[in-house]
Amino acid sequence: MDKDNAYPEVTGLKSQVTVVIPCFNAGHRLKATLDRVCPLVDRVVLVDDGSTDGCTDSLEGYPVIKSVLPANRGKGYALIEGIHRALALPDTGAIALMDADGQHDPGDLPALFDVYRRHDADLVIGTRQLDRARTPWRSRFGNQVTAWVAGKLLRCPLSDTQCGYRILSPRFAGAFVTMVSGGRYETEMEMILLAVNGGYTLLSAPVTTIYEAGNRSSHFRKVRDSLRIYGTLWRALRNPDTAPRSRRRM
Ligand SMILES: Nc1nc2c(ncn2[C@@H]2O[C@H](COP(=O)(O)OP(=O)(O)OP(=O)(O)O)[C@@H](O)[C@H]2O)c(=O)[nH]1
Ligand SMILES: [Mg+2]
Repeated sequence: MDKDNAYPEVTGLKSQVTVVIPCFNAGHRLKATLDRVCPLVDRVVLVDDGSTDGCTDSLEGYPVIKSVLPANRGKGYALIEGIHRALALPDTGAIALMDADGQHDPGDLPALFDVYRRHDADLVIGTRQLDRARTPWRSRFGNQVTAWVAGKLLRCPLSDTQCGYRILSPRFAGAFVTMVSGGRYETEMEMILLAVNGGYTLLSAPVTTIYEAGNRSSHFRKVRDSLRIYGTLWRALRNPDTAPRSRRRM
């Protein structure tokens, strides 16, 4: 194992965690991600819904469970599909969600899992350290505003609500796939709302985020996808049944 893969041992990480990776036109970045994540865990579920760049075509030698859907349905839909697959595997004791495009460092997984395990959490969400030098200002601004709005309106106490690097307990993941059908990026906000409103133990932990020049891997459509996220928040605000009333630990 080279120095880059010499991550700290965290009991149960390899045998218990199933990693779910949604993937859409991630190009060469996918294999670079798999090279680093596959040695860490026994099971990786990859969900590709309609990539046209062939990124998931030749993965011989990678121990991944591949789910290929015929048409593009969005990141959230792919996550739901992947979580279903992960829950059906007999040894899944936790489900980690990670992006395919290299923005999440697999090296952060042991620390995230350690937080999950030590606190018996239901949902651990990465908090990205979005520094000025490497993060496009639109991404930084958008993330800060969304987290601020979610905090003010729904008393959701996360400083980053859109980070896709997460760990879910099987009981929370089971409830999530039962209650949410999945769409695009708003599905990740729906996950947080379910955790906040459903009395699940929600935690956050710092993660690194890597932005390549121009953020070329992004499929986030600034206006349309932001509106979908705000629509989700608006519906949660209007429905009194979704008012926050959870036990929360940050
Ligand atoms: N299966 C699937 N995966 C998707 C889809 N859209 C995005 N993804 C994956 O979700 C992950 C994050 O997608 P991005 O478009 O980079 O979104 P983001 O990282 O939240 O946004 P940026 O900060 O703009 O990069 C990547 O692994 C993508 O391949 C989709 O429609 N289907
Ligand atoms: Mg991205």
